[in-house]
Amino acid sequence: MHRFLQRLMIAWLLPGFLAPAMAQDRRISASPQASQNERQAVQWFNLLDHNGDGQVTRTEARWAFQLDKRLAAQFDQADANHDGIVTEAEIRALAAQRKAERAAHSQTKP
Ligand SMILES: [Ca+2]
Ligand SMILES: [Ca+2]
Repeated sequence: MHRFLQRLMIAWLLPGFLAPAMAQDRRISASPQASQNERQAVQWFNLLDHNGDGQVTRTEARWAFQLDKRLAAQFDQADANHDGIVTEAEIRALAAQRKAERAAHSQTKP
């Protein structure tokens, strides 16, 4: 029985210890002058990037799509080359695009 518990502990704990060490941590960060929306995009990106490789695959993001259907549409929007993976460059491009859109919108307002 003791041995069984020991094995169970190892089976449970080992992957948790090994996985972060094995995966290359490439979590992205927002620049100090980033807008609130850009910070939020970066936060979401890191949250969804389960293995921390600096890319979010459709599989990684699937659970979030179930929580909020709009995220699926946003994922597709961010995935500019439609390969099912959102890269750091793609999420930053989307954030920049949104920022430009907001700037243009506020200029048209009286
Ligand atoms: Ca990933
Ligand atoms: Ca892509």
